[in-house]
Amino acid sequence: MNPMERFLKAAQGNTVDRAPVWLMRQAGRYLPEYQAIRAQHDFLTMCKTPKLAAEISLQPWRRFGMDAVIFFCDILIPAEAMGIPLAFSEKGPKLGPLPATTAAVRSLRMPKFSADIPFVGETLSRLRDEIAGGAALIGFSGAPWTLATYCLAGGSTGNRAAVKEILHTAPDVLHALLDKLTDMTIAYLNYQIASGAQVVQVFDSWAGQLTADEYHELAFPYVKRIFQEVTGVPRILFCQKSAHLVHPMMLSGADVVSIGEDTAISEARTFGKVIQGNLSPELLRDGPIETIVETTRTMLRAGGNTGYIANLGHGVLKETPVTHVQAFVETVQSSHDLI
Ligand code: 1CP
Repeated sequence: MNPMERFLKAAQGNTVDRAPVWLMRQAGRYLPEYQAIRAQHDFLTMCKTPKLAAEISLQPWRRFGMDAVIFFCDILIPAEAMGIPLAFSEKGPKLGPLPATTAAVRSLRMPKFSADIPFVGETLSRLRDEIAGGAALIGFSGAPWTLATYCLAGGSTGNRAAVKEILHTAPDVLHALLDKLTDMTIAYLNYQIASGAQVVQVFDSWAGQLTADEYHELAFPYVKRIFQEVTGVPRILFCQKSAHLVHPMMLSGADVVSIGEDTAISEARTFGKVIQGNLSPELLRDGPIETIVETTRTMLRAGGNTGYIANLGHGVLKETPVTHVQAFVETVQSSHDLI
């Protein structure tokens, strides 16, 4: 079966010859060929130069032949296009911070994507040409809650409590920001689809830090609106540390729900949605290879060949040996016997 067809059919809940496979953060720091390009360019230049971004997106596919390619970029790029200054350092992203005021939220502009960040559309259309149907092309965005935490905290922080605090001190401002980020995300994903993305994934990486009640207030209504207004391709929802959020994620309108190793595939399947996941990125990093192979095969038995996409529970960690990624992908690629 052709990999693109396998991926798209599986994402729509149809039966395929074996589970398709890709990895979150498959293009990135664990790959020596990524490091070689990174040594020559800073991260934002890599995101903003279609030739480089397309090359980096293709690196893992050429090496391992995954069934899908995710385009290389970052969830914070469209926030910059809204007018919030963005930089990346050794310590991670630095964004804004945006003051938690009505005036600051009002001042954010709605990007015109094809004029403001044309490199995204150019990278996607370049990739569609180069992949030529040999894999599905995945577009992505951050979810409003996750983007809001970066905007308000000023970048990467372990202290999302400060952002939750704004819910109590200035709830209107937080909701106005979430609403604006939702409008932006809908337009951004539709722009990606128009540029060639065949699947989209919404990363709500920090939603797992919310309680279930907070999730219903701060994340769920916004992702639900995204899935109402971004249609026509399979849509995947990912949250990190999401065991307590699986039920609302299933009701969000997403076609595919990505689960972590804290959720059993057998339980997640009972909701009738397509499931993606859930090998532990730490196991993939630490091995040994026999354990990676055995755990992957157990996972594939639970997932089967209908409505299941093999992946990790979160992104590949940068210390992961390339041989471990290869063992994982090859185990899935040779899993026809498990069906
Ligand atoms: O130094 C470097 O080389 C940059 C490292 C790096 C890379 C490779 C960053 C900085 N971003 C990326 C690429 C990236 N980020 C991709 C495309 C590659 C792929 O998936 O194959 C994608 C989809 C993302 C998405 C992203 N960026 C998320 C959501 C996924 C997740 O991991 O939860 C988040 C939270 C970000 C913010 C971000 N950008 C970069 C880093 C190191 C981070 C996380 C920082 C933090 O912990 O807060």
